[in-house]
Amino acid sequence: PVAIRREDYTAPAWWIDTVELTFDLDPSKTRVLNRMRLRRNPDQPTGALRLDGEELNLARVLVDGQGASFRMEAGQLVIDNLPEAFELEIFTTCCPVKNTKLMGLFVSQDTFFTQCEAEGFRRITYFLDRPDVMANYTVTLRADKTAYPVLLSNGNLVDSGDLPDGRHFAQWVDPFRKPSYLFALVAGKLVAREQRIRARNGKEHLLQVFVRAGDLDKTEHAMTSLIHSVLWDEARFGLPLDLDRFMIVATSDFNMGAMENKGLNIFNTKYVLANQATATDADYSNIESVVGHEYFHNWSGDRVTCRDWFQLSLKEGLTVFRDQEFSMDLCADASARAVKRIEDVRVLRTAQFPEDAGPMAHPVRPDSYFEISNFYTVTIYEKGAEVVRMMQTLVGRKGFERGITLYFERHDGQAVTCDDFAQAIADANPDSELARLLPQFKRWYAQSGSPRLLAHGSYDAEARSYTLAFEQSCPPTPGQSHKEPFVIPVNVGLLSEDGRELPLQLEGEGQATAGTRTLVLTEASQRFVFTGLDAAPVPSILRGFSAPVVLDFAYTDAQLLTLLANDIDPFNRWEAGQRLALRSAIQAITDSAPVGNAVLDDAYIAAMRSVLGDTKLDAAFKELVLTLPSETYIAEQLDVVDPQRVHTVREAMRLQLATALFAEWEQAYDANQDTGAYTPDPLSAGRRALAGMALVHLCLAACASGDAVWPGRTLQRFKDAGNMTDRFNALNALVSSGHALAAPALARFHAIFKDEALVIDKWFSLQAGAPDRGGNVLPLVKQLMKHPDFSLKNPNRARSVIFSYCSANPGAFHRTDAAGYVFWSDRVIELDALNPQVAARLARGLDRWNKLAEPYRSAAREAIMRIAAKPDLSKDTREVVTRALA
Ligand code: B3K
Ligand code: ZN
Repeated sequence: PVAIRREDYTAPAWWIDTVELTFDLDPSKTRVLNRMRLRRNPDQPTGALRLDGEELNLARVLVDGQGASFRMEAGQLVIDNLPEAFELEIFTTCCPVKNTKLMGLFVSQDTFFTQCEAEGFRRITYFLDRPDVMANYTVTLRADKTAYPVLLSNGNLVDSGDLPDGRHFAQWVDPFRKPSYLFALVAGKLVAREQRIRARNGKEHLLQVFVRAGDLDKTEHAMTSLIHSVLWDEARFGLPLDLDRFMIVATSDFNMGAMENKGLNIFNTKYVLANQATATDADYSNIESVVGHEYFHNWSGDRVTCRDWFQLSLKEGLTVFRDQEFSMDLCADASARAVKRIEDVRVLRTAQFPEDAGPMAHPVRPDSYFEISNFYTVTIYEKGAEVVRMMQTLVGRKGFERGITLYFERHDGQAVTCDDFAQAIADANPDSELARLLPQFKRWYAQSGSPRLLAHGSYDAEARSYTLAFEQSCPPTPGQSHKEPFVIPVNVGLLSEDGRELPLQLEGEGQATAGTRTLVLTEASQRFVFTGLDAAPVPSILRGFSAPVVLDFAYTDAQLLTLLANDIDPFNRWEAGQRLALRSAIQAITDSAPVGNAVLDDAYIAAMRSVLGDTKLDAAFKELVLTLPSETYIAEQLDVVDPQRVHTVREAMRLQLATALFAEWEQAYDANQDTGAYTPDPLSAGRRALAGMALVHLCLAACASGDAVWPGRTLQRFKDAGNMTDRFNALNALVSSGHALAAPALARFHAIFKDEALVIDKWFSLQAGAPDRGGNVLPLVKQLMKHPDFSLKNPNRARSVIFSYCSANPGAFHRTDAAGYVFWSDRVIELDALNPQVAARLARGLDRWNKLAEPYRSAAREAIMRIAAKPDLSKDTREVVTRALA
């Protein structure tokens, strides 16, 4: 395979103006008639027409109604000697029921679905399958009426009716030009929740959420989230819904979360279906973000799309930023907003930072790829969102809204680049720091790796001044050995030793300011002098995580305790607690002595005690502060990782928190019981989260002491919980503490929910992700794969068992006998033959092998080599293992 390079981009030689597609839907042989109007791109006067196609049976090619000569070259259909403009008709067939890749047209539970992003449309018909070719689509669907009563495609329904032989048809016209990756169709037995809404301008819209008949009672939250999304985008950014009808359809077989096809979003059931009996608070909140995310793509992605796939973050980074802002704006107060921010940063640091430090590191705008599906990454999405967020920080919230308005005015209907986006934000704010620093700021798009920010503070008692010195650097990443300095907005505040917020007076500036200010770093090293300070302050640096960097500051424990107790910035309050816990963890891990039972010191325990008892703090925030850094995050801070040692240390810390704060956990559990009806709002969700966390610790402590009271109460709670969150948290407490009552509870849980696929996914994943006790998890995982409910073909199910073990349970996966790695390589190979995208995602599981201590390191490398030795791997998996071994 050859690498696709960003610098090789050329505009297409042909444009496609209109596409008329007619489908005769049949699971084993679907016929597709594709009639297109093409014309030569005057800027590219030479070159044959080369259409992409994959796994298609080609029956006929007509140019202006006449049989045309064509040839097949590297899978493409090539036609020479074409007129400047012409009609092309292509007739093909394909086999949706055999499509286990779930790209193109496939069947799930007797219903047809499509997935075209990034390059799936070529599995439906021959086409210029690239995002800069935008056409008007008219789609006619024909199918058996009894088996497929609902026929959907993008845009507006313009005609429908019966056909002979029990068949029927529907014709859809999409009023907007779009790239092929946004095409969609759905056909099957579905029912819809419907809601009409009136937009600000008085226009009426029909919103529909389509699901299988038994699931209608689980669509209310998705509908509510959709309505909120429509209102929010109009209110915050002035972006209205531009279609008469907006549809969401759920399928249980889907490679990812959801897909923003114009007017016809297709969703994984996981991000649609929820009622209080089957879904947790986390599910509710994920549904809200994903519904928002796909809806916001209607502008950031669909109205303005990407010129080429290297620009993927143009739509993904921006849309993640938009969905993050949406969820934050829906929060009732600043505390809930901060909780959301902390959760987002936690994802970035536990998933994106490792990616940026590993073999798959790539810039937010990559320079090359083998398989674009491999680049739907946390870097493109989450780091891309941080880049957009920094722009907002540099131009201000209002300025950013002006920039967004200009971007959509300038580029509506176009396929553009990340440069176009940054330019629009800067042009709308000509006096901003962003406009002044734009070329340098854009290094965030070009350079991979997480920048390190080394900060140093020194107080001069005589001058009553405090100097903050910064040095930035960025470690080498594949293909990039040297980095230029970034533009880094650093939000800073200063606290007195007793925790008061101090006014900030920068040397040479007239007015002191209260609260946070943004220092904009542009040089490799830079210093800022604050004056008028009577004593050495405690600096609160990178408030709100104002830039995606690793901040290194030699805080004393006392300073961190001051920040933890007092900082007005909740992010840095939380961060101070994480730093303290991390410090103890690393000390115990790198110490040569056996892991004792007092990893955490008394001061930390006391601080956690006062957090738990603080009546002014929300439960959700307490839960975050009390959650120790994950094993993955701890591992990232080490040069050489012994995953077993990391696991042992973190487990010891958990047990220590459980026993030392036993009375406080009891109190927290009792104080955070639900009163009244279930609602998934952040405040009550936070209370349930803290109560759930309390149960985990109470059961852990009870298992250690042999006490039977709390496990018994937990089982009772499991039995009579009024919602899935409480029920699942109780089950989790029994399973993760390894208590004997876990077994009957698991059996009961399965019996109650045997017909709820998404709940059974939870049942599988809880077991595969449980803390390892003497190597017990791997045999259990193997057993779970033999369970009648297990299927490798269903991505959600495969993820619930295999990924929960291989990618989310390091303490159980990294075994000294290498059996976890052997299991992993077998599954990658097995999955690769069915579904390369899912396989390649799993293949990322040992990205960080090079950091492992022996014997893990050699064994992991061997397992990767075992996969790489397979001759017929997909491009997807081949790229991942090749980079891992490079
Ligand atoms: N744009 C899709 C992702 C498509 C992934 C293709 N492998 C969903 C989203 O980001 O909203
Ligand atoms: Zn997206």
